[in-house]
Amino acid sequence: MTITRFLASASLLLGFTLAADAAAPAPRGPNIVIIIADDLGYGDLGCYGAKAIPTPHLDRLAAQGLRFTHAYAPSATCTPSRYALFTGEYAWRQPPKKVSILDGDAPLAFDLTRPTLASFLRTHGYATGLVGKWHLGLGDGVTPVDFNRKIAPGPLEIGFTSAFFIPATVDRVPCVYIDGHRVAGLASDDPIAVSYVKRIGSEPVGHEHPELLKYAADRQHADTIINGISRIGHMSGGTAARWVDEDIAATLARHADTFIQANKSRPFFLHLGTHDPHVPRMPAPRFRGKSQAGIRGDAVVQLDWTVGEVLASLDRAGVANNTLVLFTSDNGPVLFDGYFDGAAEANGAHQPAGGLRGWKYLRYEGGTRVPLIARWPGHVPVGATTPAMFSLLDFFASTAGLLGAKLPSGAGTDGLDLSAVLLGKTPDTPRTELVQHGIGNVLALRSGDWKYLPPSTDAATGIGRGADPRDTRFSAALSAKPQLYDLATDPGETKDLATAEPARVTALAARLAAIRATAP
Ligand code: NG6
Ligand code: CA
Repeated sequence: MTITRFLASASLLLGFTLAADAAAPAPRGPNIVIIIADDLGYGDLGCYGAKAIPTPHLDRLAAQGLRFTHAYAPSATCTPSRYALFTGEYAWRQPPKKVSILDGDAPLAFDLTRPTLASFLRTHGYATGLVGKWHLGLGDGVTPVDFNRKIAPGPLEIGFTSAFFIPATVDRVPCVYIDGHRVAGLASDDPIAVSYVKRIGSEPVGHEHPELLKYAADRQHADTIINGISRIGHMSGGTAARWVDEDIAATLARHADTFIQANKSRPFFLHLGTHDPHVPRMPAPRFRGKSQAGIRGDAVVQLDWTVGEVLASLDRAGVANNTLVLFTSDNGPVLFDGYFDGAAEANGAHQPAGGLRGWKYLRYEGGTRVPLIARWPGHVPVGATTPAMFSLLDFFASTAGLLGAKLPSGAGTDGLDLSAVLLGKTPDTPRTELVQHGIGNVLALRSGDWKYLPPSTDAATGIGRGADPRDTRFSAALSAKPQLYDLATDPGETKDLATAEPARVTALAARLAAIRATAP
């Protein structure tokens, strides 16, 4: 018996509790759970006004906590938003190629010499777990990633102590989970190969065999067919390791529960990235028809179920009262995103962006304004709503604020410590402006209630490849003229005031230029 064990059992016998781990630093912040949905819009939840989609678990979370009406994803797409969440730095400060929407074989987006939210919490004694969507690259960019070997650097190198994750998007190969450094469940005699440039293997592709598909896809999403769904990119092998789309939500919920139960007696940080309601949407059969908004609505119901599972897991572990739960989304919603799954047709009167202008990809409010719900019993106000601006950029500095710790050197400086806002200690917020980032690397500035979009005709976004020709979303945010909106009187960005208010346009353009020029 070790001395610690001896003392522990002696303390039990003596009826007192030995100060746990006296030698270890005693971190004293709450457990932190961030649940980040994929492509969930501002209007998709009951607590944000949705009528067609039942979301009882998220509505309960909001009733038990604080709901933000002006929370923003830093970008209108996934990779740059998540990069900003983890680093506290706007992704557009980095070379675009590094942090634009990444393919499944793209290198790691992070600079390993700089801290992240995960490494910060790890140095403060937290167990740090990643479950679900990653989409931030893998490998050093020198040697191409080999999915049959150790896959690094990745989440474990940016501060996670455990990681069970979807490498990129579910519409991109490889369609397997990675557990730590290795593909989960990979058979050694069935190696994986992946290519985004050429066809590999002998498996059917969607553009040649549409009869094998659960639903059709545009050409961009019509490569290798996995589980009846064609994907972006080619993949061969790894058959036993491939995910089953209908089971993804349950698989992630199970891994989240395992992490929570394993770490319930120490501080932990869980980052759960759901797949829902991103494409390809394929909710489990028990969720089909559970909304009045078609398959996308059903995927949101499944997302809500996932959140319910995590909340139940926290209850079972007996840690709900000491856990800050943050729920949000990485960018705005989209109905058609490559798959003819009927989502647009069945959407009905539902407003995924809650009446805001635009969608995923765009720098209008609908592209980046997202739900944000915070719950920490006894600390975060209950059943409250706040109009305070909050960006996912602020999670890092706000977490440091909650812990009473300094932001480590090298951390991004675009994020602000909004812990006082989270805790309802002040109606004032230090965040009075933020930058919105759309596809094609276009920016917009929200300053107070004013919204400025600099001119941009840059259509070279790469995103239009194969997009549904009926879809005019991409051109909508591009204009050779500046745009100016007053969000206080015109939250839908319908009335362009740029011509009427040239001085304001000039001032906001100068302010955006100054923010751009600020070294991170
Ligand atoms: C785009 C895909 C889209 C989706 C998106 C990433 C095309 C035409 N579209 O490139 O289907 O995968 O990338 O979404 O290729 S995100 O939420 O991860 O940013
Ligand atoms: Ca997304």
